[in-house]
Amino acid sequence: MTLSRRVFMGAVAAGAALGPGAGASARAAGREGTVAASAVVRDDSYDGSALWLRYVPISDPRLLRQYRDQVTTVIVENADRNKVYRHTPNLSMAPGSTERLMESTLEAAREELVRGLGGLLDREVRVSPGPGSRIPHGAVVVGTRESSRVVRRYVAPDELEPVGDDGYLIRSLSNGTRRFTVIAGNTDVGALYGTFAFLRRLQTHKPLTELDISEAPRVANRHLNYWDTERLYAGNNESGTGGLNGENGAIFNFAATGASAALNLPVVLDRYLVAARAMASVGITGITINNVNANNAYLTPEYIAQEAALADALRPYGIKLALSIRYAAPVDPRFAPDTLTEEQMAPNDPAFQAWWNRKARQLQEAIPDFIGFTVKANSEGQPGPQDFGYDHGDGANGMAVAVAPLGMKIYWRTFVYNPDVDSDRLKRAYLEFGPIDDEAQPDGTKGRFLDNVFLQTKNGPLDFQAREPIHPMFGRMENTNQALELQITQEYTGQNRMLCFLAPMWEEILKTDTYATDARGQLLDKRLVGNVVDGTAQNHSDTAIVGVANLGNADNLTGHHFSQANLYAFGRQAWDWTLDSADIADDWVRMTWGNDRNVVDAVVVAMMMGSWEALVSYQTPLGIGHQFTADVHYGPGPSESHLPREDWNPTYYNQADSVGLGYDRSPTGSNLTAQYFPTLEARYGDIDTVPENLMMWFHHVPWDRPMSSGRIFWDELVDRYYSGVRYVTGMRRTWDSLEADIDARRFSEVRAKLALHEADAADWRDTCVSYWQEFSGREIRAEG
Ligand code: BDP
Repeated sequence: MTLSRRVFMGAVAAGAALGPGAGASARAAGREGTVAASAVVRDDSYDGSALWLRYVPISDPRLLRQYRDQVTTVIVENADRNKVYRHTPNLSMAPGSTERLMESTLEAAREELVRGLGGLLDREVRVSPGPGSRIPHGAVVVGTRESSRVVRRYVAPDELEPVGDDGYLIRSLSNGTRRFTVIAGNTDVGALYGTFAFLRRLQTHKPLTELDISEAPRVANRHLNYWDTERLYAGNNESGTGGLNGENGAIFNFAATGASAALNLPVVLDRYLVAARAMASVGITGITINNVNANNAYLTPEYIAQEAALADALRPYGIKLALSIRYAAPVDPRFAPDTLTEEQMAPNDPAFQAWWNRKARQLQEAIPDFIGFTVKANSEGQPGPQDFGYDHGDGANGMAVAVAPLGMKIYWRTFVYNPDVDSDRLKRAYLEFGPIDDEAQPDGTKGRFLDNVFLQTKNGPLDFQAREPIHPMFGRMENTNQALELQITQEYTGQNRMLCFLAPMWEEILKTDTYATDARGQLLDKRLVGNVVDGTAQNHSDTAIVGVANLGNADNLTGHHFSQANLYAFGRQAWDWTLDSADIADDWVRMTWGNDRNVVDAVVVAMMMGSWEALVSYQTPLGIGHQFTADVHYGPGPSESHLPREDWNPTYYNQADSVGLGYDRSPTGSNLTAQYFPTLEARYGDIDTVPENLMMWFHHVPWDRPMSSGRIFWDELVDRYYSGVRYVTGMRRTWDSLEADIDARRFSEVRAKLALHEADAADWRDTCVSYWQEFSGREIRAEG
């Protein structure tokens, strides 16, 4: 590949994805210490493949000088002592790889510092195996009290104890005139997380002195679900949905054919390790690697061997594997002779439990830290316990009993909408799961789900729409472990064509007040969705949050450069849901596009932070849900009513007629509102108090209803569509204005996407507004 390079005056930005030495071009152009005044080179062919871990040289010369004084030496004592388990003897990187397999977590921390500091400081950093008799000035020491003499000396056990298994401390310390930094965890993984947090400070130009940081995640299990074959918008073919060279577009290769056949696991590709480092950098602890509409192949010995290889490669980064399974796998003839009959499929049948225990054991033999199973049952055609006469509680518990002795968990999804349960799709999940949570048990406790079961529930009661009310199950399932499921892959939020930063949506969800009450009807003190998820609302000891990931084999791994921000933000919010999404955007922009104030302000403020609300406005404003054309879930289809299930059709959700628009779920309608706690029930149930941005989720809104803006509903609706598109036009213009500041390839790729985005947003506006007009019969008064 030939690198096309352009020379600029003033701004430093070199292609430093390669770490130490990558800034050589910048050095060649100017002398060390005088970087700003010199001409520097940027890599205009850079493709985004390093995600937010690119580590380009610090562009501010004063800061660079300070950092070079503050950071001189990396010390990771005993980095090789705690080797992680490796199952696969022939685990190897693909020929020509630039990443390297790690043998321990502390080695991963050390290598990240070497690479990161080398790139950021634009010079090689010294690596010392131990401090010797004196800790050098500028040392960065990483470790645990077990691994590191320095940590033992400077960090007391009771200071470390509160940060738990995954947390860390970062301290600025001194000894005489020598100043140094200690990054300590109770575990090697905690120390690795601290390392990434430290590097982030440099990447975002934050001070490195007087640090006294103590961080611990609020949620214990921070997982990705990866639907390897579905809703994939980051493949390397032109449409982004698939792959080339026999790959299917997924990030991991299990069954690639043709030119890529030699690149299947156990061969490890660079992109797996880039993804692993990126996941670790935001504290992701696990990944379910296959589609929830599961293929039994993942339970066969051939696949298990490949999964073990993947687990080996990810393990140094603290990332564990799980699998999605098909509930009826035991009857699949491909497992013969180890198959069950239909009669043995009762979840309490010892044969059923023994079968799953055997499968789990096979997995554990190859992957000792295997997490467990994610299960989509009796949903969208997937088999489940109801096919055999049992309910979700029986099914989940049958599997949970089978895997509990192995220390594994069952993530049982609640995305079910059996039409026999209720005519309103949004009510169905709670009606199926709520009674099981309430059920009195023989031992006097309540709730039938076992302790190693998580119910995994989407944020809203429908299906990852751009704005939904919270799922009524949050707070209602007091006696059951609940995992929140968010969708990072942009199925309904623009796929790989639209720029939509999702952190503000997740922040809105996590900070929504459930108004949950206790058994006596008293409001809980802590009752935001985030408190339910992190266990503080109702004293749950085990907690989980799951993001349906957006990784693929595209060069930039996520299809749209800005989709990288959603993966990044998910991890940060999973770690700490109280964070401000604008701060997360600010960090990501600095790490991804540079620290230039103009770029940061323009991208964060004029592009990212309003992009989600804009998308809501031009697609589904004021609470109108699911107006997508069939299956693809991208373009508008408000008039569509041909799908075989009523509740898959846009017309079911919009209920458009001459009176107005929206689905009445108030007490005069389906009464979904009764599933919420009393305060929300009253607020959502009354059209005068429901928030306008959720109005049509709960009410059939008359066209002439006065809105808070002073406009009538029809005019407000039309205005939202138009303002949404205007914002997209604004994003396109803002981006155009940054041409001189952004490397060429990424600039033009984003520019091309924004042009598509603008056209598609206008299509949404025009299709929807003109269709609604057929019912309202009113004039379109809006600024173009
Ligand atoms: C829907 C997707 C479908 C998934 C389903 C699920 O369209 O591909 O299988 O969710 O979450 O949004 O199970």
